[in-house]
Amino acid sequence: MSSIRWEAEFTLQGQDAVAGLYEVVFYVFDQYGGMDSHTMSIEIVGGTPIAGFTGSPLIGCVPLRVDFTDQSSMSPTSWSWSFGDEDSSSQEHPSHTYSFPGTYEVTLSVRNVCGSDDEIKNNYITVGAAPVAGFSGSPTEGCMPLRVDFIDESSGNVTGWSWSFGDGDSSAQQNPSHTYDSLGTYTVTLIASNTCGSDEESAPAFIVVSSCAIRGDVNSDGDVDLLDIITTANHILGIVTLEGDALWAADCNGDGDIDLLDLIRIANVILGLGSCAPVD
Ligand SMILES: [Ca+2]
Ligand SMILES: [Ca+2]
Repeated sequence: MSSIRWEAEFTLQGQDAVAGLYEVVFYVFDQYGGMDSHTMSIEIVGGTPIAGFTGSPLIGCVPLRVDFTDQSSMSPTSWSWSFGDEDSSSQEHPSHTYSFPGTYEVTLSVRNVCGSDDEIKNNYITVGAAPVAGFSGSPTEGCMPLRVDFIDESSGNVTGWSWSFGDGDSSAQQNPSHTYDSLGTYTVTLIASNTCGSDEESAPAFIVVSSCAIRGDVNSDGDVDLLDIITTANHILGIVTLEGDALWAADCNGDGDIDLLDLIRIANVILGLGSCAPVD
């Protein structure tokens, strides 16, 4: 009995190429009418996979958890995900949490015995974060009235600004200017916000406003003279209302009131008998 070597070659294409387990039967006939057969099984697993995926959500704030769904066709048997932030997974439907703000490219590589395929999605995931508030101001000290220009120095994508200047005034501008009309030391606060949250930066005693006026020189002309007495007297009589530096300068004895004592004291200054100085 001699052995027979059977060889066969065939290709399944198109609609015939449906994955599945096939039984192939080989028949052999001899010239005497004899017949024999041999059966073998062939498994067709499909073709080269085609990679595809979706993620949800595609945009959000840190920490952002994204659920990825494999949508590859042709039955891949292994998956290799790159989430764009150095992290990866070999699960079919992984979840990944992004911890830092940024825009990320996601790649899925799928494979089966027939081959492999990649799907790359650029700028697929956008992750935001709350800003970090910061600011500067210039000048931070000076004579009343003091105009200060504030500069927003917050980091992150800021969409809202809330300034408190410490004297009861506020602003929603990014880089506001503010004029301090009263003597004092002021704490300035900036709250920077976006859709992911907000941050507050507070600078205690950031602004110091002093008076650069000369006590007694109520009209700020550089001299202490009769005009200053008249102006102060008019204030005492209610004919004029002094404010700011003028009010401060009229209080020659520094006791907080503008009254006859100040008139006398200013007169003494004019006569060279003393000076305007706070009382002990
Ligand atoms: Ca004067
Ligand atoms: Ca006084």
